[in-house]
Amino acid sequence: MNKYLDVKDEVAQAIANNQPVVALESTIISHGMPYPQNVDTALKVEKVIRDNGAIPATIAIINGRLKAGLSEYEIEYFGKKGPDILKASRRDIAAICARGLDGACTVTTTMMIAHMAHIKIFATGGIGGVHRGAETTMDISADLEELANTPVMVVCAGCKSILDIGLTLEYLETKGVPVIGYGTDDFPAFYNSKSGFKADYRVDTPAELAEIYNASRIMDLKGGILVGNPIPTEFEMPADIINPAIDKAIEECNRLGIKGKETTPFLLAKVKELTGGDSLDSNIQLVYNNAKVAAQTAVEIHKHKYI
Ligand code: PSU
Ligand code: MN
Repeated sequence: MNKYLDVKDEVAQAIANNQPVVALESTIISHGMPYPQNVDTALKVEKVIRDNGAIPATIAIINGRLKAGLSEYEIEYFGKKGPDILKASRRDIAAICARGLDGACTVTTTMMIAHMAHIKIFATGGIGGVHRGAETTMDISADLEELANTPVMVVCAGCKSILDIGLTLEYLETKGVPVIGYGTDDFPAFYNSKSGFKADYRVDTPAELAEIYNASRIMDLKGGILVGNPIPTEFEMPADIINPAIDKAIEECNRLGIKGKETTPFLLAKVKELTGGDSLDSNIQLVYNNAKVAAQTAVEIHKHKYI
């Protein structure tokens, strides 16, 4: 353990006793959803993980400390401060820790800190990826590099078509990241269960996901594993509503000249506004669904004595 890392007692105990733990990110709280739905969702998602037999560890940086596991009070603090908290990617954490600042952890930094704390699996909503127009902007999320390098299984609902999903999958292939469809042949598109692109493998049970995770660890392959768990059909967004909203949000983003780390939070908020909040309801439901699959998979991973 490094001197910047604080593992919450309950989480440390679970890890020491070889019990299942699921990591959760904090950028989804501070930058991905508005208050108070963000706090409500963050607390409920922890409950979903407990109900499915694992211990939740929401990950964030507070006063320069890398936190694996937050208290209810800390989750509330992150939700209330929202985008005033620095969005922390890999490049940011050394400076944030050195200066004693707070940082909201993206998929990238959540994977990093989960790995430092020996947590094997992480549930989120959507990952970052290759942005549309990346051939000129070079805007490619650090999440993809982290998946290439850090051995944590990430359960998500795919990625939003604010990204170029085809190029995101090409990038993951180049980097050797397995992309698994959970109960589907397709890679899901966040608000929709299908993106028009195939996953590399289809898996239908948490036990099979655990087998793949364990095989990867036994061989000591360096990267992560990406699981695309489709949004339940009853919560999907109709394509004729969500697609024009995404197109309009991207247009506005370009018109306002928004760039870099502001791009994703801007697009998420704009899509929510343009769909009158419906996209937020879908977003919340798919996070619960991912937490359930991640917890069930964590339970299966820990049945294997050799890990
Ligand atoms: N996509 C979502 N919701 C999110 C994010 C992405 O649908 O909350 C957040 C995650 O924390 C992800 C980050 O890791 O945005 C990616 O940001 P960027 O594109 O700047 O790398
Ligand atoms: Mn970016």
